[in-house]
Amino acid sequence: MKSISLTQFLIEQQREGRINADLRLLIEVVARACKRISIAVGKGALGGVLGSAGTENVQGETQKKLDVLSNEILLEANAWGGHLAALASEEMDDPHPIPDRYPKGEYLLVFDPLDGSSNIDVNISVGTIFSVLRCPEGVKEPDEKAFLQPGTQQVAAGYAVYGSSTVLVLTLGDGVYQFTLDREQGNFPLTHAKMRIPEDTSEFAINMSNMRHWEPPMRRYIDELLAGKTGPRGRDFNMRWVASMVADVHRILTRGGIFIYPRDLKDPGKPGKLRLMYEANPMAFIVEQAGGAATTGRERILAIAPAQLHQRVPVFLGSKNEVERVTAYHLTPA
Ligand code: AHM
Ligand code: MG
Repeated sequence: MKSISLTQFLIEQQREGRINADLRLLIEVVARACKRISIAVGKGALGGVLGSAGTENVQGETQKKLDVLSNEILLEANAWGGHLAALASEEMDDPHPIPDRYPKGEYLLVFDPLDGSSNIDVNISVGTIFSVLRCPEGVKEPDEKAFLQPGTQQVAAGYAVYGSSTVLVLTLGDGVYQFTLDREQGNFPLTHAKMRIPEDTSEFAINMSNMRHWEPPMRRYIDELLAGKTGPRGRDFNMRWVASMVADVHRILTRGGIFIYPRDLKDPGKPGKLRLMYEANPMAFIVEQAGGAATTGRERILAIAPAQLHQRVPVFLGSKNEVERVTAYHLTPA
């Protein structure tokens, strides 16, 4: 069977009235930017892009050269097309306006340009995560407030994984589609349509080194998984942790599993590590569209009314029955 390309897929979506020409262009441009990032990541040490950039982002994290480069690629690719009202990035303190010399569009683009930065220098998969919102009506110069919309308002979300192959996973609110970069042709053929996450799983992903800081419901859930066949769950569970959310989520989308980055009590002022706007919302949209679930352990991620652009939240997502179980443990502690 001859597969269709991302371009053909998007044109079909437009013909069916699911997206307009601007949103089609936006996704095309993001995909092109991901291709450029994929090339830079693939060059590794040969491209002179490994290592630290010697700067910090707004969250006080050291930026890698590839974080900065990926951010620039996405900004440059998207600023001039006329489809955006503004952009916001995990790597920038404030929203980025569209320069006056370019026309403005109706969409807001939010992204984590290079997720899993700690893995760049060791040749492990990293990725890009993005989310598309509509600019609120009548807002000419979108500031932070324009972006503070719950995840249910997303019109599109996706991620790219730069791994042994480069894949682009996309939802426009009607299922989840995977495209794989054909490095010779330079396009993204559709390789999986309507992806589904199995409701049950025996695989979990969590950074166990934080266990001593977890809340009691979290410990209970993992203790039960670790107890295996003779414990309350009556079966053995397997663990995986890549430390690149894109790669962990992609595995879950492919074969099921639960991904957890919980709140921990090490730093009570910090509700988890992952960012609502750049990581949790787009991934929650994709996971729900694939039949999975995504919560903070207490509420549905997509229902959160954001208070800040760089807000952090605990994240539990993946196979529905496991996410519901661990959420129930938090809501009604034993
Ligand atoms: P980043 O966006 O700065 O790369 O941080 C997010 C990453 C996620 O991809 C991953 O799940 C998590 O941080 C790993 O954290 P830890 O190193 O605490 O295990
Ligand atoms: Mg990230």
